This record gives sequence, C-alpha cells and structure tokens, in this order.
Amino acid sequence: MRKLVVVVGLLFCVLLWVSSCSTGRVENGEIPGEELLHEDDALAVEDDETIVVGFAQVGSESDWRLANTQSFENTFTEENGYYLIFEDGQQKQENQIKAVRNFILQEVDYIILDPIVETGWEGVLKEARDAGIPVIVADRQVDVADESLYTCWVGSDFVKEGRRAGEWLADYLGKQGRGREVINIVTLQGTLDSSAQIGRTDGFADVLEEHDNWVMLDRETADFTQAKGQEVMEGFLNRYSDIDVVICENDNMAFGAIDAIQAAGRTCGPDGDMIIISFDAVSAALQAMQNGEINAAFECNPQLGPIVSDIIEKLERGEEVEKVQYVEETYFDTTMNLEELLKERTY
Ligand code: GZL
Repeated sequence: MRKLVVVVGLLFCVLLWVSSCSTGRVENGEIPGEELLHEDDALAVEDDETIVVGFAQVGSESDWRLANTQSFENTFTEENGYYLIFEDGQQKQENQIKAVRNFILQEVDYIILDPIVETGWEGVLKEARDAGIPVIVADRQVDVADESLYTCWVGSDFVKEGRRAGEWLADYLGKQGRGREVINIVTLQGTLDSSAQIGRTDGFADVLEEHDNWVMLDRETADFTQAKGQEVMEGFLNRYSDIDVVICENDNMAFGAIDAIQAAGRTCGPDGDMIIISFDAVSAALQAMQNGEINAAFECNPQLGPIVSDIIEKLERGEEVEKVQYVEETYFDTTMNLEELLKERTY
C-alpha cells in the first residue's frame, strides 16, 4: 500500500527545495533535484500502486558509476511501477546523508544507498528504521554493528576480485619466465575506506604475501578518477625508477596512469615496460587492452538495478530476502578475442 502522504511529502519537498539547494546531479544546466518540483510529478505518484524509491548514489566519478546509475534509471521507471528520486552524492558522504534524510522526509517506500565509504552510517540508518523505511545497500557496503539497520546488500566480492588479479599476475609472470624475478609493484587505490578499495587491496595483498620476490613499492589513493590517477602515477614515476607492475583499482585510474606513463616517454601493456592491471572492465578498458595498453581487467558488474528491483518485489510480497547477494563476475586479458567481447559488452 503506497503511502499517499508521498504526494504531500513530494509537494512539501517542493517548498523545502525552494529554501535550500538540493544535491541532485546537474544535467543540461537544470538545477539539482528539480525533477521533484514539477507538480505533475508529485501527482504522478498519487496512485496507490507506484513504489517510490529514493536512491543515494556515490557520484559520477567513473565509467563504471555511470553504467551503474544507468542500470538503476533503466529499471526504476514509471512503466515498471516505480517513481525514482535520484540524488548524486558527488563523492561526499555528507551529501548522501542529506539525501537519505530528504527521502525520509518524503516518506519514500524504499531507500537504496550506495555508501561512498563503509563507516559513519549508524545515525541516518537509525532514522530510516525509525521511519519504517527499508534500506537496501547496493555496491559498496556499510560497516555497522547492528545489521538490522539495513535490509540487505547486493554487490561484488571485492576481496575475490583482488585475489583473482594477484593469481592472474603470478600465472602471467610464470609464463614469461619471471616467476622468481624481483617484481616491483605500485598500486593506485580507490577511495579510502570504500568497500571496493578495501577488498581489492586486501585480496591482492593475500597473493602478494605468497610471493617473497614481489615488492609493493607504494600504494596511494587516486579516488577512482582519471585525473587523480594521472597525478598519482606521475608521482610514482618520479619516485621509483623501476616499476614493473601498476595495479589500478578501477579503469579510470588506469587510463590516467597510462597517460602519465606515456607522457614520461615510457610504455605499458603486453609489449611495454610496465604491466597494467585494472578493475571494472568497462568497454573503454577492453578497448585499451586491444590498443595494447592494459594487460588485464577484472570485471566488477555495475548492472545492479534489476537485482535490487527483484529484491523490492519480494519484499512487497512479504517474502524473505538474502542478507548478502554477490553478483557474477569474470576477467579479461589480451589472450582473449577482444573484438568479439567488445561487441557483446553492454557498458
Ligand atoms: C565498485 C565501485 C567502484 C568502481 C569504481 O563496486 O564501487 O566505484 O570500481 C567506482 O569505478 O568509482
């Protein structure tokens, strides 16, 4: 049964928005959150069956993030029986907390949260629980003592991704006859305290410990962005003369690292000075592999919209849902038919 107060709630937010700026994404110069202001929107959810969903997204920092947002926007449509209120956190936790409070004010039926970092969520999750609004955590995880503060989580096994990358590197070096050579490694980490950064760093570190000839020269966060990736890689190149492997915890940082390597007159990829390993495996990363710039990309599936919608439909039917749901993922490297793979890629 939809909360009819939503209509009032949305109109109420019209007043709220006029007095304070929203944190929504700015698109085509439209003011953030404006999509909440149109009166017919508020009336659009008047019918009893529409499920109003508030989605507090991390930001728009990477190709992966854009594909992830697209997956939710393609799923939570009016034709599918939803009214989606989207808030772009612009990579700031305080924006996401403000967005969740905004959703509570509007008495949405469900809140979807992709938490930029794992800690600092107890307060606002308690407010959502006190308001009787289920919270579904997607992609990144929250680290809370009381797991009843959220209904469930769906996303990737980041530790497995990191371990898979380490195992791939060991196999690759072995095939090159470099199994016992000293291998100097640097890592461009994602946003510190984010689940993707924690898991990928820890997973790779598990395999690092198994190879006493591997040396982790340095790790530094580049916040999952291309610009920061280039900046951090420039620093690594200035500090270390003999880097064999660059671990990039997402594709956009890999693109930045490649720019820095090439600007320094160095080379990377299967025929280059440095091995580049990336995570996400968006189409642009497979393209970079085809161009001989990246050696391997470990997939992180951004298509979470349909999975979260299935969870909501189960909850609507009063069914139990799994507390933790992992998505299926694989990896790609330059030994594969990238031409064919690129034709199949949907993001
Ligand atoms: C991973 C996701 C990460 C991606 C990055 O699930 O949270 O955030 O790996 C994105 O591209 O910025």
